[in-house]
Order: sequence, then C-alpha cells, then structure tokens
Amino acid sequence: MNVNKIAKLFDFQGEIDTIAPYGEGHINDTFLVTVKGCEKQYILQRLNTKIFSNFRGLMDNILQVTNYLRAIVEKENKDVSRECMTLIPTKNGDIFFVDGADCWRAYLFVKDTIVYQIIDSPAVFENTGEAFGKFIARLDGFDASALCEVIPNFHNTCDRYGKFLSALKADKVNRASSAEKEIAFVNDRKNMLSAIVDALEKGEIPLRVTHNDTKINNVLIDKFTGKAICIIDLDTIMPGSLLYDFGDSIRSGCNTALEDEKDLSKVDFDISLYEAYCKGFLKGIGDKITQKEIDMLHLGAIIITLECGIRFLTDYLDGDGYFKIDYPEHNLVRCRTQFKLVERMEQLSNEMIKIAEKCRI
Ligand code: ADP
Ligand code: GN1
Ligand code: MG
Repeated sequence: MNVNKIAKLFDFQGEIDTIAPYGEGHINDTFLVTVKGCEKQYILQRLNTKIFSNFRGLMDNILQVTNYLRAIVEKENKDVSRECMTLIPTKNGDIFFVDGADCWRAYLFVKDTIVYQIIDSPAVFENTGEAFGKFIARLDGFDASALCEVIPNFHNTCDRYGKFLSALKADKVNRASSAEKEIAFVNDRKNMLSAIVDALEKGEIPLRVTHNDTKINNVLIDKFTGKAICIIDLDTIMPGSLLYDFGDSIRSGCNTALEDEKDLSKVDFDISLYEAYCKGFLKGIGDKITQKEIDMLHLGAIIITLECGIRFLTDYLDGDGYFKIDYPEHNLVRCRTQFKLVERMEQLSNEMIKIAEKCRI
C-alpha cells in the first residue's frame, strides 16, 4: 500500500492535507503529515523491518516506556504532549499497522522544535545532557526484564568486532583493499573493545533501561527556550549501560563537523562541549549514577565512537545493507570521521577524566 493509503488508516484529527518525507534518520522512513483545519501535525513512519524484525516486541517496549514516562511527566505537571512521545493509534485502535513485510506507526509531531545535526552552543548541549540524564533517572524504577532485547547484542562491542572480522573475511564486494588503513585502525584497538562488556558482566556497573541511540538528532530542542524537551527515536530502548547513552551523545555532539564530513580537517573533538554535556548529564541523572560509571564516562565516549566506526566499516565491507547511503563510499566516509574522533579523544582522555570528576555533584 502506498503512504497515502496508509496515512488514512491512522486516527489523525481531520482530512489529510500533505505527506512529505521528513528528517535525517539512517534507519526508518519518516513522513510529516499535515491535516486540514487542524493545528496538529503527525509523524508517520515505516519501520525498517529488515533491521527490526521483532517489530511487535519493539512497539510493545515503546508503549510500556512511553506510558511509564507519561505518568511521571504528568505528576510533575509538565506538558505531556511536548515532553513525551505520543503514539497515535490506527482507527482500529492498534498501535501499528502491518502491511505485508512493512510495519507502520504514527506519533504526534512536536511542534516548534529544532533537531541539530551539529551542536554550536554549549548551553543547548548542556540541556541535551540534562535531558538524557533525566531520561535514565526517570526509568530507574522501570523493570528492565519487562522489555525485549530489540536487537540482540546491539552494543556488545566485542560482538560488533566479530561481525567486522566476518565481513572482512568474506569481503563480498571486494572493498577491503580500499579500507586498509581503517581496518588496521580497528585491529590496533581490539584489546580495548571489551571494557564496558566486561564491566557489565562482572557486575562492576549496572544493567539499566537505556535508550541506546542517543545521537543529537534524537532529541527535540524547544525553538524558543533552547531546552531539550523530548527524547525521540525510542526503537532501541532495552537493557543496556548508561555509558553507551552518554557516549553516543558525545560522539555526535562534540564533533565539530557532520558525521559524514569528507574533509577530515574539519572533524575535531570539542572538549568544551564535552564539559557542557557532562555538567548537564550529571545534573539530570542526579544520584542515580555510580562512581564507577562516572570513572568510565570517557571510555563510554571512546568505545561507542569506535563501535560506531566499526559498524559503518562493516556495512561498507558488507555492501551497505544496513545504514541508508547516498553514494557508494558513504559508510567509509562516516567511518573515517568516527576514527578521527577516537584519535582525538584518546589524546584528550586525561582531560576528559578530570572534567567528569569536576562536574559530578
Ligand atoms: P530514524 O530511526 O530513522 O532515525 P527517527 O525516529 O529518529 O527515525 O525520526 C527521524 C527524524 O524525524 C528525527 O531526527 C526528527 O527530526 C523527526 N521526528 C521524529 N519524531 C518526531 C516527533 N514526534 N516530533 C517532531 N519531529 C520528529
Ligand atoms: C542509526 O536511527 P538513527 O539514524 O537515529 C543507528 C544508530 C547509529 C546511528 C549512526 C537502530 O541511528 O545505532 O549510532 O545511526 N540506529 C540503529 O548515525 O542502528
Ligand atoms: Mg533517529
């Protein structure tokens, strides 16, 4: 069914006016829907069911978590329609619609917000950190065992390395020779990949309910106040470590250039933004974070950035089946920006440790 027919199945208030592709996500197909004579707008999404094969479990996770968060935000007398994601059911009352191999769902569009691809203001990034810290703190009482593991081993960096080695061995599209430097970069760092996985396994850091995809374009910033008001893209909410959530915002937000910048001289790690995020995150999470987690925050940033680079490289070697691409080397270009950031963070790691300690409250 085409998107126009699908949109009519959802319980939008009024006659559909326009439907247009929207946003810059790498995974799902997102559309903005406007309706005639109604202030409200909607986000309609076709989930990537190749990646999210367990879309029923995924939607159940989202329903549980959004209901839980709504109750908290309501108690705080805040505007639930702006601070929480609101699922819009189909006219039959279902939270998604299955059309052959496709799964569709809709949300209320949160108006008057901005999504950044590059952060240019420490104040906005501090607010972003506070919102993500608060997100984890609010979910502290949520029973992690009630959630399904949407993508098994999603942030198991050792498993990601194994998948990279398999893709390299298969070299199915003959690209390994064009990525020798990047392949060596990964292999040189194979011993550091297990730090978070090991700490979780040994019980040194807790397994929590985490977002797992906290890049900066997954938070909506109020256009007028600059406050980070609503965390979106809840597809990967599942048990995990807060180090990955912290790290992925740093990976994306402290980059002075876009994730797919070809000119690596523009890519750098902005340590003042790191400090701003740390301050906000530690404020938002309050006393829910452990000392061991604080000690490992810099490692979270380095490892998730390395992991993300490995994932882009693996997808490049595999023939680009996972991330959306605009041109054949897109994933290799993305991988290179991530590795440049890893190098810079390695150089700055002592400063990063001091900043986290300074920002703790
Ligand atoms: P993907 O998984 O492909 O990244 P997202 O759920 O992040 O998809 O949506 C893509 C983009 O659509 C976001 O980066 C954001 O700009 C926009 N978006 C998604 N949901 C909303 C919403 N409820 N209100 C406003 N904008 C939204
Ligand atoms: C994807 O969905 P999106 O574009 O917010 C990916 C993340 C990566 C990110 C890299 C489900 O995020 O894990 O870190 O791209 N999401 C999934 O930009 O794989
Ligand atoms: Mg997204």
